[in-house]
Amino acid sequence: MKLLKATPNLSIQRSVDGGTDEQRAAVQSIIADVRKNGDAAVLKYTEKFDGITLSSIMATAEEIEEAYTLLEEEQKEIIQRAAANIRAFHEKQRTQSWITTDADGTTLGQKVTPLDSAGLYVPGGTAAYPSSVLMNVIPAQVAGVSKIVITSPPDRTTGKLPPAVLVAANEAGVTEIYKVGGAQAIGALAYGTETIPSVDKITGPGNIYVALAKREVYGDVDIDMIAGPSEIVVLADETALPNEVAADLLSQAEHDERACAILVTDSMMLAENVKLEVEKQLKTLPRKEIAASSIENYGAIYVTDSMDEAVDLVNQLAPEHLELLTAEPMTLLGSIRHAGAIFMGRYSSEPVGDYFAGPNHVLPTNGTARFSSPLSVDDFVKKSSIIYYSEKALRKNAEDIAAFARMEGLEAHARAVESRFK
Ligand code: HSO
Ligand code: ZN
Repeated sequence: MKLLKATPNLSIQRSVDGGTDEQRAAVQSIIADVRKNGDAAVLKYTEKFDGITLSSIMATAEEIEEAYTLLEEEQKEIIQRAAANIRAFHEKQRTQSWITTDADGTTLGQKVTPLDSAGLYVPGGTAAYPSSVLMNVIPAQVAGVSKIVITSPPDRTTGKLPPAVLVAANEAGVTEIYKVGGAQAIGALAYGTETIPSVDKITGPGNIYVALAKREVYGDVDIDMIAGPSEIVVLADETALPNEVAADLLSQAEHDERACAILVTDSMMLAENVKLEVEKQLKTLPRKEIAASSIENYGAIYVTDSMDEAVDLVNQLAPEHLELLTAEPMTLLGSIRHAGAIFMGRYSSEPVGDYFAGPNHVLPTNGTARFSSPLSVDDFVKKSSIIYYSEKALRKNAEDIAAFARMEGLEAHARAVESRFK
């Protein structure tokens, strides 16, 4: 792991992947094909990319039942306990419609309405996370979205979905699950096929083809964000324990070769010890190849001259996850401006939030925490403005409104208002 002296205005190496021209062209043609040929195109690309011929695009009730037999009772209960915490947290995010009336009868307000439908993409391979199923489905449910569907690529040999994904979906209350992945899944969710319904918003992470496809359909439907690999920044002082810091860095490095794990500290002693610990712990991890590659290419330890400088660097990084492993994390909270989620103190290791505490683990990556927020209930509602003017209110303001319209050269606007008082 690189040990670096922090300098002002560091340019941080990020694993941003905007895709190649070829990838973009491929995605565009897949989406166009799915739009035109529906299920037939979906089945064709599933054969081509997932290597399997599906007899049914939708996961059957039997497959869901079977998934339960493949999971231990205890595993099902853990999913249920996590779901309860996630639901409780998201319940607090609900925003209410509001309406106000003033003395002359002017009534203004904002009406909050859930989206009619949402589609959740669950990636396949080693990144098939039942926790992400809960993190996407539950805010949509709390928002009041009535139609929620899931798509995920089928296993190459069985043509089925991972049992834990099916159980998490079913426990959360979603049974409409399609065994489709890649750009073809995004095209199907955006434009609909004979089997797969079109939805108003597509959420969930995926590989580069999924990310490019989401960019492509955005505007026809809404999307949550373009998620990059997981990132963790640990901000620590000399009171942090090197083995704990190293363990937390590795917890995210194991996600992906492109995951990014960074320590920022004002203590050279801690920096040196964490470096040793990371090397030591790395050797014992089952996913050591992935974690080692992540640490090698995107991992770093930055040593600063002061805590203030360390905080500045963290704000510059704008990480997806930030851990504050300092003597008094609360006192730093006010100065942290950019981070997707802030984990405070040594008993709040990042996996606490990845799985269990309740806040969403779908978070802004790639520095987008500068302007984006965690996935939330707000992502699944939209607002309508409400305007009511009484006769008295319009009389009082008609002249201003008409004059404004004429300032823009829009005579018909002016006359529409004046027509009330002819
Ligand atoms: N750290 C990931 C979420 C996750 N971790 C799922 C384990 N499973 C991105 O926030
Ligand atoms: Zn994680």
